[in-house]
Order: sequence, then C-alpha cells, then structure tokens
Amino acid sequence: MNNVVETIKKSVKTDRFEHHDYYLMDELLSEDHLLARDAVRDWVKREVSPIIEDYANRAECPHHLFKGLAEIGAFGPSLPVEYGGGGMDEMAYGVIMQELERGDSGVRSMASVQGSLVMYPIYRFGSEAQRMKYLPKLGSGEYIGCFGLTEPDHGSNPGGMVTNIKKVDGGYVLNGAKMWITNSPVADIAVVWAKDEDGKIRGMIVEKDWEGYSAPEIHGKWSLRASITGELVFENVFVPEENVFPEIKGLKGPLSCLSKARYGIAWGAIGAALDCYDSALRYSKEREQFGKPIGQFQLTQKKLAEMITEITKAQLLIWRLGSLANEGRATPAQISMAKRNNVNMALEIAREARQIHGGMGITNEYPIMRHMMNLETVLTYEGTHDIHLLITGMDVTGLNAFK
Ligand code: TGC
Ligand code: FAD
Repeated sequence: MNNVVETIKKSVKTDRFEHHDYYLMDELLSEDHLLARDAVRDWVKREVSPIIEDYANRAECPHHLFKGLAEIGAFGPSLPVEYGGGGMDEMAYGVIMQELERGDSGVRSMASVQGSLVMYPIYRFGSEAQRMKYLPKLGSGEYIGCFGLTEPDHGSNPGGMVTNIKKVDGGYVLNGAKMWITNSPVADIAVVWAKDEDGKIRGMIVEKDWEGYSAPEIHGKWSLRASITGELVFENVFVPEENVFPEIKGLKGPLSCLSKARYGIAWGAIGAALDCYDSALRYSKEREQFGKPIGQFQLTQKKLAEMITEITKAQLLIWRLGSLANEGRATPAQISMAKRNNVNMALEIAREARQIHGGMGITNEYPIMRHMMNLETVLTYEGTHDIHLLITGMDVTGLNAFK
C-alpha cells in the first residue's frame, strides 16, 4: 500500500493553492487558530492533494489517512484532551474542517463523522465507562467509527425510523437497517439510533464483531468517490446494557450531534469554494484567448468578482457563528442557515469555476469537477438544502412545516 501511495505522489503535480482573505479575516483569528489552520493546510498539501484525484478516480477511500488525521488533531478538535479530543475551541474546529475540505469533502467527512458524530455523542451522552473504553482509541485513529441514523425509508424524517431494540436479560436485541452510512464498511464501532419498546429513540455503541452485524458497501457513487459509504444491517444483534447511552431519549440526541457536524460542514464548504476560486483565478491569468489572458475579459472578471464576494460573505457568516458557538450561544437554526448558505455558495462557485477552466475544467488535471460532484452530496447529507430552508422558515415564523 505504501509503495502505491508513494508512486502516485511522485506522478502528480504539486498543490499551488494560495489563501484568499479579502476582508482580512485572519486578523479575527488567534495565533492558535492560525497555527492549527496552517498545520492542517501543510498536511493537506503533502498528504491529500497529491493522491486524491487518483483515489477519487478509482472510487477508493484513502484509508491510510485515518492515522494522519488523528496525528494532526482532526478528530474532535474541540473535545477535551482527556477524552481523546484536541482541547481547542469551536473556531479551531472550524478552520481545521475548512482546510480538510479544501483538500476533499470526503476527507473532511472522515473527520466529521469520527469527531462530531461518533466521539461527540459518546462524550456527551455516554457513561464514564463508555467514554474511557472508546474515546481514546477513536481519538488516536486506532478505532474507526460510523453514525447510523438514516434508514432506507427514513432520510429527512429520521423520527419515523423502524430500527428497534427489545429488552432481554442483560441488554437489548437490535433489529433493522441503516442506509448511506459514511465509513460503515470499515468501521470498528457504530453509534446507532433505534426505537425502544416505548417508541423512544435510544443511542448505543455497537461493535462490528457482534453476531448479526454486517455493513455492506454501497457502490456506484459519482460523488464523494474517495469516501466509503455503506449500509448497517442488524439481525438480532445482542447489545449489552453497558453499551446503551444511559440517559438520552428522543430525536434530540442524534439531532444535537448533527448540529455539531453541520457547523463543521459550514466551515468546510468554504474550503472547497476557496480551492475552486484559487484554481479559476490562476487559470484566468495563465490562459490566453484572442491574444490576452481570459481574466482580462469583463465576463470572466464578473465571475471571479462574484465568487470572491460570495466567499467573503460566507467567511463573515461563519466567523460570527464560530464566535457564538464559542460562547455556547449558536442555535441549531443559525447553524442550519450557515450550512445551507455556505454549501450552496460552494456548489455555485464550483460551477462558475468549471466554466472559467473551459474544457480543461472537466478533467482531473484540476480539482473542480471533484469538488462539484462532492458538493452535491454535501448539499444533501446532514439535512438537505430544502430541509434547512424549512428549519429557517420555522424559526422565523414559529410555524412548523413538518407537522
Ligand atoms: P422535532 O420535533 O423538530 O425535534 C425533535 C427534538 O429534537 C430537538 N431538535 C434539535 N436538537 C438539537 N439540535 C438540532 N439541530 C435539533 N433539531 C431539533 C427539538 O427541539 C426536539 O426536542 P424535544 O426536547 O422537544 O424532544 O423533530 P422532527 O421529527 O419534526 O424533525 C425535524 C427535522 C426535519 C428538522 C429533523 O428531523 C432533521 O433535521 N432532518 C434531517 C435529517 C438529517 O439531517 N439527517 C442526517 C443524517 S447523518 C448524516 O447525514 C451524516 S453525513 C456524514 C458525513 O459528514 O460524511
Ligand atoms: P429524502 O428524505 O427522501 O429526500 C428526497 C427529497 O425530498 C429531497 O430533495 C428533500 O429535500 C425533499 N423533502 C423531504 N422531505 C421534505 C419536506 N418535508 N418538504 C420539502 N421537501 C422535502 N446518514 C447517516 O445517518 N449517517 C451517515 O454517515 C451518512 N452519510 C451519508 C453519506 C452520503 C454519501 C450520502 C449521500 C448520505 C449520507 N447520509 C448519512 C444520509 C443523508 O443524511 C440523507 O441522504 C439525507 O438526510 C436525505 O435523506 P434521503 O436521501 O432519504 O432523501
């Protein structure tokens, strides 16, 4: 495996990304935030950019990156150090996600799922024994985790789930299936949400070796090709009482994990947008048509000017959300607004950047199509574009479109 990775690294171009900070937002970040961001940026340039097109082309997940992600502190950056996290604040978590997604949304997904959807619920809802048993191994990348909420017939409406647990001596018997689960085929453990006999949603940690557990891979994705996705199938899996989260009941358990991950995605999308803008800006100065650089044409300038304007607005939005998150005041609806706006902004920018690259924009010589295809998933997972719109609508009107 290592030889293959080294050969691929040697055969590809270097990552020429330069940061774009039109409103001097870096001045609003602390020295620690900048150090964390630059360390992750260097790591992405070294470890991700040289190989990612090839992995995406082959629809293969670069599993070897799990260890490196752990080493750079990408798993649970804002969780306490004693529980396997990085002990940093929400802004640091955000800038790390931005840099990872600048490399690839799938790589950011590896970190989002492990940190926000697996470590965070164990930290927030787990017993002390559950925390001590699983968090250090997840933080160090020794264990890979996944998060099972979505089902084949319940995506936007997870409250309708049919996966269930029934009480037996010493624990529960788990039955059902989860769909579209990032990392499930390679996960050592799964945080699973299922209804108990009273119809209340409970969370639990399920280990891959338990009888009746399987996690088949989903093939044929044109998006997030360098990320592995699968199902989770439970056929009479015995889950000991000690693996069930003791207190949390109801949909607010999984939804509060989603708030954490959606916040990271709102930062991450800016990374993907910056990469597309950076590539388009450079190309517009290097590519000549009609005897001059295409960046000299007003129509190209309009595209670039609108791109940096939208990126700057998204940066301002996320900086304020990060400040509120650090104060513990960011509401789920505010997070929904940022996730929806920033991911859509990134997707629009990817489409404009593709046009600026002309025919070259459809090739894997440039990162554009990979980002654009990835962002189609990012627009849908963690709550679709329209679901987040309805969350904002509900927040401002006080009227619930889902009931
Ligand atoms: P509703 O009655 O509104 O709420 C139930 C309870 O949950 C509370 N709540 C939240 N708490 C924390 N954070 C949030 N974001 C919350 N949203 C709601 C709410 O206050 C209530 O609490 P309580 O105490 O009253 O019980 O629930 P509903 O059934 O009407 O659904 C509302 C809706 C549609 C907004 C929600 O179900 C939703 O967000 N749907 C989208 C589903 C989704 O986002 N799935 C994501 C699956 S995971 C994933 O995609 C991972 S991708 C991984 C990767 O990065 O690779
Ligand atoms: P549906 O809910 O069927 O939605 C279809 C369409 O209907 C959408 O446009 C939606 O906006 C619209 N719609 C639905 N309800 C309404 C409404 N009330 N009003 C208006 N429009 C509506 N899930 C996990 O649990 N864990 C994971 O790790 C995970 N990883 C994923 C990785 C990938 C690559 C993908 C693609 C998905 C992943 N998901 C995961 C699932 C993801 O969260 C769901 O795909 C998403 O929540 C949408 O559900 P759905 O695909 O069933 O679409």
